Amino acid sequence: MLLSDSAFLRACRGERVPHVPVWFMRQAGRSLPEYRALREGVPMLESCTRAELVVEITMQPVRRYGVDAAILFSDIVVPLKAIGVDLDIVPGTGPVVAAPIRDLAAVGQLRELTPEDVPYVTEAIRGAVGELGATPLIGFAGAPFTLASYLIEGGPSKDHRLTKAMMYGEPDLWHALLGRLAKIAAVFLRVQAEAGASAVQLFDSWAGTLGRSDYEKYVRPHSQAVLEAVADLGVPRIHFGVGTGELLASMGAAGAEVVGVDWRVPLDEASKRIGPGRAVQGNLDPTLAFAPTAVMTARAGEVIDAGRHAPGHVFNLGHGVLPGTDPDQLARLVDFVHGYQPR
Ligand code: 1CP
Repeated sequence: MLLSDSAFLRACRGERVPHVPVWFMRQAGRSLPEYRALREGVPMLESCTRAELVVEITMQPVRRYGVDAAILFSDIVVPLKAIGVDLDIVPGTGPVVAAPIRDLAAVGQLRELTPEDVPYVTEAIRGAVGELGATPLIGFAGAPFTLASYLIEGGPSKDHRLTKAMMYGEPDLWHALLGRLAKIAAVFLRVQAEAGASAVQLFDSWAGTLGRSDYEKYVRPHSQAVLEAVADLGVPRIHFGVGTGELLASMGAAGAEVVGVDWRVPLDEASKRIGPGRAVQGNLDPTLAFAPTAVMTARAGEVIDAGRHAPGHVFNLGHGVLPGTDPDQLARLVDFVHGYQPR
């Protein structure tokens, strides 16, 4: 079997597939005991810089579940740390930034990323690709809006109030910041694809906090710039956010081949909103892994049936695997998706 013929890449391109391909956002991580064992005593950001550890953690869900794609074990803030932003990933919280960005001087400190800043990423991707054989590896980056939210708020935020206050109140500063983040994200994706990643995903996890016109005015141009900057690489580009039902048409227009959808909009409706020629990825509610297996698989069947109305469908959860998810449930879910004969 050739990598380029894998079910995942075929689905991204809208070609016929032998089975619906499946992988899970956050498939590596806390829900796996073998992950917790490897990470014992190693801080999150440090683990991302140790190539052998990254390869091993990246491989764990592939071995356990037989998913159709691996995703590099890393984090959206890794390139920011690599250019000298003082930040840490705090267990139980997430990324925390020591000196949040609030003015032009701070934006000026965000220098461009170069491949030499992240040698461990190149090394880890080469290592993982060597072990994966015909299974594709997905590289990823945080989209400008989602990265900006961490940098401006200083950490995770429910309402993104400081972020949006800057966006509305200081548009020049805002566009300067997002422009820089777009360049960083584009280089980070390029490094990964050039090292051997077969697809790239741009995570705009928190874009759903915006209405459509604000998204189009303040955010989409920058995400589109990232996607355009890697268009020449010839790898499928996936563009994902949470709570983006009202933004799907706008996100589709940003240019990715595949648009990720959370669980709130059925995939047939999502595909209509996204428009022709683009595959969809998603979108089982991650909490269904906590329901009885028969309930979870019945709902997974509905997801696949709805996905048939799109030009291509990559099965996934509507967001990341939740901590505390039973890995055996995910194993049963993968088996179900692989064996499902759509109506
Ligand atoms: O100590 C730990 O184990 C920390 C938990 C953890 C892990 C396993 C964090 C902190 N990041 C990661 C890895 C990670 N992050 C991956 C690995 C690959 C995989 O999917 O298997 C990926 C793709 C990410 C990307 C990421 N980081 C996103 C986008 C995806 C999403 O979930 O929306 C975001 C928003 C982050 C920020 C972040 N990093 C970590 C946490 C807990 C968070 C979210 C914090 C918040 O709620 O704002």
